[in-house]
Amino acid sequence: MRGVSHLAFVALGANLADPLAQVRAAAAALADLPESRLRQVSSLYRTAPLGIRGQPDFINAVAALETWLDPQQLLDALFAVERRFGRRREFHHAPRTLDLDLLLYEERVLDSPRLRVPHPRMHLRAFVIAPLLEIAPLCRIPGRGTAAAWLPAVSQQAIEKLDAGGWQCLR
Ligand code: 5RU
Ligand code: CA
Ligand code: CA
Repeated sequence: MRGVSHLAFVALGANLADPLAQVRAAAAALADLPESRLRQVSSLYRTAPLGIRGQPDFINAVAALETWLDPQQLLDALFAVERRFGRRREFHHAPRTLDLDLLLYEERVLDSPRLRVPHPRMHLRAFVIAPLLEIAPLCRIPGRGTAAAWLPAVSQQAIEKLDAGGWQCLR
């Protein structure tokens, strides 16, 4: 891996087919991304579904990657992982075996039809802000200030951190 690397943050989410196992396996898959190194993975969180009714709870987490891919290449690599996990593009906000969102790429702002970075609604979602702060407490979201400043705004959203030793009993 040559040249300068970049720090990127990726959100992981699943609410179908044993989501706990999906997110854990997805973290392992991120460790195998080309031209990238998995630097950190947050705790896993059980979260109430937002923006969609009558769906199962989600398991969410955030990962930090050091990558030599550019943002578009990284997005393609994330889509490839989603496909391997059986993600089918059914309808907008359909339940999913795995959703990987590119949240941040350095402090770059990208606004193309395919890729918007920072993720335009990440600061409004406890299932992103809480795990992100766990692994990057000083994180800044370009255009939005610090991630920490958004915690009060999302504090009404139901989210439960699963402790490393305790989640087995939820299966
Ligand atoms: C509207 C509001 C639509 C918030 C969406 C997830 C949103 C979710 C997830 C939880 C969606 C996008 N709820 N809802 N975790 N994705 N808890 O990953 F996020 S659909
Ligand atoms: Ca997505
Ligand atoms: Ca998402």
